[in-house]
Amino acid sequence: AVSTEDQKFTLQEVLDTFKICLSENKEVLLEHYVAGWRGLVRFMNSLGSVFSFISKDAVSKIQILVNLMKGEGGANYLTIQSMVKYEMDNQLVDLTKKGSFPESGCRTLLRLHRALRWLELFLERLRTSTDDSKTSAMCSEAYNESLAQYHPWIIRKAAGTAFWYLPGRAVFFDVMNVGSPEQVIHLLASGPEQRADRFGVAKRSAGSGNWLDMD
Ligand code: 1Q0
Repeated sequence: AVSTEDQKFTLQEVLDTFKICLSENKEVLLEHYVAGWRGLVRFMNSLGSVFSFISKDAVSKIQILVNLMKGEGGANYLTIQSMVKYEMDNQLVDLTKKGSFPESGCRTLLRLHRALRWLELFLERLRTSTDDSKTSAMCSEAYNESLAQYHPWIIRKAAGTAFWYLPGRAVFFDVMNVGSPEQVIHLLASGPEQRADRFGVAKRSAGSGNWLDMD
């Protein structure tokens, strides 16, 4: 019999993929990081074409990383740590002026990772939301606290317009494919706070001392 399972993707799978990014010596494996992002893009695309300008940017950034991993220097792109060391040692990152290396792995990963911070904030709001909560409000609050800081007004404007077309809370819970809303909330509860504690990551606060704030 033909299985329809191939087309089913669940938030659990995506979370699992991100979890296995962390190697035993606490390095972050790029292969799984990229795979996790591919999963997120599938979610985004399932939400409708209004979000395609957003997912296109994510896809092109994923592709930049994939090309680096497959390229001549690919062996240096096994983990985020080896990537940063390689690109810094070889002056492949724009640190003082922009433009020489617009597609460095460091720059690209930083942008993707800021977007993950948005997702973390958004999912936390979704988890603690109630029936009458508006996804557009949760989304833009999360956006304003994270990605918006790094976007020029034209992008912020476009993003704000896209948020208007977000499906409701029930659709989000549904599209995650993990079961009832209670099960979704349970899954999301094994979230950021615990993860941060487990990996000994200091709690991030808006503003100072955050590497996400680099150029
Ligand atoms: C579901 C709706 C998604 C809402 C995402 C909020 C973020 C909006 C960001 C809008 C910006 C898009 C366009 C381009 C921006 C670039 O200028 C910017 C900077 O790059 P550069 O090369 O010009 O310097 N790019 C970025 O900042 C990267 C942004 C990537 C956006 C990825 C959005 C994250 C989506 C995550 C998955 C959504 C899954 C939702 C469902 C979850 C429930 C299972």
